[in-house]
Amino acid sequence: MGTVRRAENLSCKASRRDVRQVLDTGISIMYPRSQEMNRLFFDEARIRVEAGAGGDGCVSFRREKHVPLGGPNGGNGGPGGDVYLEADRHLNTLINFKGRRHFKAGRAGHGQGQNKQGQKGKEITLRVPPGTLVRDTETAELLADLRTAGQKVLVAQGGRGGLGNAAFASPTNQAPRIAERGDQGESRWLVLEMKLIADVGIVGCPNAGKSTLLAAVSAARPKIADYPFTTLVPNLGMVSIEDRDFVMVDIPGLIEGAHAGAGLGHDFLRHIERTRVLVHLLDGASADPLQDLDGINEELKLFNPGLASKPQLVVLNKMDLPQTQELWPLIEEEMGSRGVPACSISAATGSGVRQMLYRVLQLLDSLPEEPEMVRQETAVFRPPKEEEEGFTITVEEGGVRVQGKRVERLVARTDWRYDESVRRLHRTLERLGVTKAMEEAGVQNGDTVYIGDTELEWS
Ligand SMILES: Nc1nc2c(ncn2[C@@H]2O[C@H](COP(=O)(O)OP(=O)(O)OP(=O)(O)O)[C@@H](O)[C@H]2O)c(=O)[nH]1
Ligand SMILES: [Mg+2]
Repeated sequence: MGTVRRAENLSCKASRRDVRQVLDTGISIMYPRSQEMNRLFFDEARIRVEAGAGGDGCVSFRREKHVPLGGPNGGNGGPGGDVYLEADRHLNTLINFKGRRHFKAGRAGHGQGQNKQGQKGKEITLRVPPGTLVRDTETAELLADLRTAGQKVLVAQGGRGGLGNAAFASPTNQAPRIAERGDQGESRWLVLEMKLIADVGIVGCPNAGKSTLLAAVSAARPKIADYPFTTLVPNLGMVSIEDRDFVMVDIPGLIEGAHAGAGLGHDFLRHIERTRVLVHLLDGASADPLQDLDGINEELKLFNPGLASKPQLVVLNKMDLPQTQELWPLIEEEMGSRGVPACSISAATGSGVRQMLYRVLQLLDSLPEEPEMVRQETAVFRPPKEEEEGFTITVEEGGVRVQGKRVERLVARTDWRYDESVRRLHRTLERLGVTKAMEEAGVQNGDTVYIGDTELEWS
């Protein structure tokens, strides 16, 4: 079960001598000393992934006794190695990426004679904790959301192998001396971001006593003070009750407009997106706790409707104050009529807190079990195909540059050792209209033309 497993992984019996670890993004988590520092918790990493290049195609002809001119038998280059990310349930941090940032899959073997295809490049699979979001650094596009163990995603595809001369044989050209070079593998920078998964989130207005409650039920020691916005970053705590453990998160207080960035809560609301249950803590010292309740629920809904529909336990805090005790019957009745479970506590004295935790457990147990998550699936996320055939011509210092996906790829695949490869390139450039456009642009024989990484002399 998700809850228990995470509990074992994160921390066990809390000791007083805890270690506070402040994460890169400012989230703090308490670890018992026994956990050692090798359990440091990182929740964001930047890495570069490079897939392997494809192998080059081969030009070769059959050699047999008494057969002077055998047919072409040059094999294709192998495909370059891919880079995958896979969610692994034994991991709960991104610490593995702290020291190492570059990951490169293997390049493929070249094609060989006797129609032998080059060997495929060695692929690599990087393991990440479940709950990892993968984004492209440049575009910030979300490439994958690796929620469950076993989910796997291709993040950089190996280059295609170049065709060998056997592939170019045709009735009109039975002895082609032409082969392609392999494509480069894809490469990109990625941001890995781990959404901390807490089972229970505490939401409420500033000063409601959220941090006091977290401190009362776990070993976490968040700052507590009598002014709003004491909590600046979420705090996680491990709660143990009846042989059960669950993770609770206390986030900064929410105010009207929080969904749109008011107060501090906005950036942190995402940390409760994956909680299973919310404890909605009401400030018993507030002028109108019911209005607070509705206001915050509205904010949750505006941020993400899924948040507002999570099961809630409404908890009236500060029952040690006489004014709160007076309020309770009203709240209890109102919640009863709404059909929302509610209870009252004093986080400061601890009264009612244990009963509250049982109610939380009950709620957790009433939810459908998250399926044990081993799903073998390989998702491939590709950006939509760009306009491939188009190209542009610009005059640069010392020559002209031709830019266009298809054109650049054609040139990169050309193996200049073979005249026929070069002639084929010319033909294709002509067909695509590049040659004509160059003439119109005034390019003359002998001018320098840049295409991709290649410098050509125009003829
Ligand atoms: N009397 C009384 N005071 C409490 C209780 N719980 C919390 N407080 C006080 O309320 C104030 C705010 O408590 P916090 O735990 O910091 O409140 P919070 O909800 O975390 O506040 P922010 O982090 O600012 O959003 C502190 O002065 C606490 O001592 C309680 O049960 N009774
Ligand atoms: Mg707080």
